[in-house]
Amino acid sequence: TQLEQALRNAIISDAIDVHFQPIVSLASGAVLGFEALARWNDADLGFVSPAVFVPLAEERGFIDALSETLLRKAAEAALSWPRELFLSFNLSSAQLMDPGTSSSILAILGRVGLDPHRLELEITETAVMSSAETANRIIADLRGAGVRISLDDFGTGQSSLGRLREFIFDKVKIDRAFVSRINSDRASEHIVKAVLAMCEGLDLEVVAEGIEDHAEAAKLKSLGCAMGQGYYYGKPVDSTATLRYLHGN
Ligand code: G
Ligand code: G
Ligand code: MN
Ligand code: NA
Repeated sequence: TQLEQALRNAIISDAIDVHFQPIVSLASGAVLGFEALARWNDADLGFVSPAVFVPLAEERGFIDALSETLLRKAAEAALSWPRELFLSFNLSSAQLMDPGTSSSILAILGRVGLDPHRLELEITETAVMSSAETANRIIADLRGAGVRISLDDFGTGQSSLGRLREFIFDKVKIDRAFVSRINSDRASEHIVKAVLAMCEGLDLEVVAEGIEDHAEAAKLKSLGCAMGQGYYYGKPVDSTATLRYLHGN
């Protein structure tokens, strides 16, 4: 297809960019790290969402090539930040089925010179479920090297609390579906409270995603949520704007 060909060319010509969205301490507002988000603005097709091209790359077998360039760019940007903030990077489910993923990620960090302790990988529950043995192996290898693992979009999809019992995660990211209703829907508030209590007991860090206004931030803070992310704190922006943001903070 035209889209597939355009994506191939974009990967080869290094045309896919990485943007960064801050993850902050809700107590102090200080930036603790950034999530890397792929952005593709094609000359002919215009802006194409990663929700479209990431699954296409997976399906056509070039997710490795795509992800390697994105991680390299993201890690290089992270090295230019004025402080040792963490870099959070999304892994796709296909990568968790490929036994070569851990060594390829560690090789990129080695080449760029980014300490593995500064990297966090965001994965979804569905991704771990799909090929459990390989995924567990990859996660164990990466954690052994100091990389941290976040459970993304928590509360949506094929959620399984059983996975949390295996202690393969360092952090949980509460899906924005709960955050956006936290002040209008009592059920969402109770669910968030329960997730925070559970994470405290399991010694997991927590990030609330998709915080869009002061009221949501204040409520999450009052409930004891340590970290937040969302348009209220900053939209994803390119590496130059990220540096400007950091120097202004
Ligand atoms: O940034 P945005 O909301 O448009 O992202 C849409 C989806 O694409 C999200 O689920 C996000 O996790 C995913 N995504 C964005 N960048 C990357 C990336 O570099 N790799 C992978 N695997 N997924 C990404
Ligand atoms: O699936 P994942 O959590 O990785 O998706 C991250 C996506 O969520 C990013 O593409 C980003 O553009 C989007 N996002 C980040 N903050 C907000 C927010 O405050 N509101 C909304 N609607 N989307 C957000
Ligand atoms: Mn994510
Ligand atoms: Na998410």
